[in-house]
Amino acid sequence: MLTIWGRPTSARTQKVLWALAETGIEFELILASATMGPDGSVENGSKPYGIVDTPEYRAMNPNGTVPTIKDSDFSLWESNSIIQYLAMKYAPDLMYGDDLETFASASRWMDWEGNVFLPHQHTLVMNLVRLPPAERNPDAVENARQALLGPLGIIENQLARSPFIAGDQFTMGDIPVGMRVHRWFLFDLETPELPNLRRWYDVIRQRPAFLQHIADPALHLSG
Ligand SMILES: N[C@@H](CCC(=O)N[C@@H](CS)C(=O)NCC(=O)O)C(=O)O
Repeated sequence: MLTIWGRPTSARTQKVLWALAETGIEFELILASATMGPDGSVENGSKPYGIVDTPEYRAMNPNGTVPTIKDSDFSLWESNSIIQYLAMKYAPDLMYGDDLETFASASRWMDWEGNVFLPHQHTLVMNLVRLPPAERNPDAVENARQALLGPLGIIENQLARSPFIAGDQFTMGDIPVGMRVHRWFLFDLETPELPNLRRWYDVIRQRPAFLQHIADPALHLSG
């Protein structure tokens, strides 16, 4: 059986859990983290899940981050690479129409999520959710909100051209972008009209795998 080490409040773990649930394969989640535990963040005095500092874990993932998967003898880290592995091995039709160009297009949106959207959303997570209230910076929140309006417009324009982020069908590319957009709406910040993005969001949020691993606001808003 496939094993994933991670924590359900980690955005990168969530993406992989969503992908795993889409494929329908059986897997075991082992809770692991240096920064969070069952009672929340280490910043707020809670004990972490641990495991990530053990030699066994570091042998699989020298970064000591989550998520990591092990599938038979093969271990892998980097969340978007894990999703691409799962897609190719277990669900090529569902995850990219078993088509090279669709794979590349979806893969491009996954890189874009990490390179363009994530850094500003990380600022929002820290300053709205994770940091102790006295350390939060409202200017950083407003700057990050404004910095994300352009990327949200890029998603909106893409979804005006195609029903899903990489074309006519749901793909693995909808997973990272969908998770980020869900967080954006949960943070309840001032947002322009984004009719195509909202239409797509209303579709992807009905997916059973999304409902199971992404939907719950507590997974995104508890520090
Ligand atoms: N680029 C890596 C980043 C991994 C990463 O930084 N994960 C975060 C959680 S989202 C982490 O491990 N945080 C520390 C911890 O929870 O121990 C990926 O996408 O997998």
